Amino acid sequence: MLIRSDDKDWNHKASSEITPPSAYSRRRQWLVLLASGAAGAALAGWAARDARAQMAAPARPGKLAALPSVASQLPGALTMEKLTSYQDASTYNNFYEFGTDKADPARNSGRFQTSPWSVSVEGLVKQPRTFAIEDLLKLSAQEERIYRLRCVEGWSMVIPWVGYSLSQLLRRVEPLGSAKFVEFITAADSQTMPFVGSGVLEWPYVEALRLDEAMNPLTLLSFGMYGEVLPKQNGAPVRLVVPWKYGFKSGKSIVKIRLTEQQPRTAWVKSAPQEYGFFSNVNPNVDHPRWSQATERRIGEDGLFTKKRKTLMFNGYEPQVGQMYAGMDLKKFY
Ligand SMILES: Nc1nc2c(c(=O)[nH]1)N[C@H]1C(S)=C(S)[C@@H](COP(=O)(O)O)O[C@H]1N2
Ligand SMILES: [Mo]
Repeated sequence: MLIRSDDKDWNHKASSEITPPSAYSRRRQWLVLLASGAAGAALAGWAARDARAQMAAPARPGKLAALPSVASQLPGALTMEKLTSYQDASTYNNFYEFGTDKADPARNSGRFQTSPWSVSVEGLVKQPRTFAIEDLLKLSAQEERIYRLRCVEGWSMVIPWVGYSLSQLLRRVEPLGSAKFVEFITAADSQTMPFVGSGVLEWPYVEALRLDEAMNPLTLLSFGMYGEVLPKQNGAPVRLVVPWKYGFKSGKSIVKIRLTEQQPRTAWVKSAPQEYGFFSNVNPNVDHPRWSQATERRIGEDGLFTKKRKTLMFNGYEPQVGQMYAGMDLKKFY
């Protein structure tokens, strides 16, 4: 059990708890070693502090700006699984605005401008507001959360995301009683995104969650990964990470967040409703019409004899999110 000296104050971490990016990747190796034992998530925080004290300082993984964070205290936010390499996480991407090949986003996103940037929050809220990205970053302390991201095509990665619960932002704008859904509208600049204008999807890419899903503490508004700001191909400067849902629910490069009463029409539901449902919770018991969803391949682990992993209900986050779907037929609401 983790004992806090002052519960009221846990949001305001001592500066000694902040991870300097220089300590980042050694600390990480240390945590991965720990993973072989039965260490729990709480231990990770202590381990991180210890490791930081003992270890020095390789270069940052992507050489982008540092984004310091504290280890998250949220149950389910840390996993002891081995991290996907930064190289894989930043070169094997889905971001159709830049092309449909996994290597396209890293290759084709160079001209995309992520600064200046602002995000407007509007619709059924008491305090609609446009946030400059700098203000959005400062709205709450940045936490590091190690989440699995699982794609509908049967692969997964384990990535240390940096950000804070979307609920922090939503509370700030005060949702009205009539708000039932939250819609995420992403950038669509045909000048710098070569596939915007193509017929692959309807642009802008739109995703959405039910309000309770959006308010669930696991839903992360993310600004960084591996201790740095996000690379463009991973959704800079701000994206969502919804770890119990298939990857496409985690919209990248968000420009607008709108609270609505009606269920929004999302890009994938418009494009192929029989294949991609609104909920898209990771569920090994509900197959995609064209393939099984029961197993997955962990990126970086592939080899001729590597066994596929069994996919877990809600991607392994059932204790944190299962209650939201109590009584729902998840075969019908896929
Ligand atoms: N704007 C936008 N967001 C997007 C996508 C996209 O094509 N456009 N692809 C989604 C899909 S299908 C996945 S699997 C994840 C991939 O995130 P990653 O490249 O950071 O792993 O981003 C999601 N967010
Ligand atoms: Mo995906």
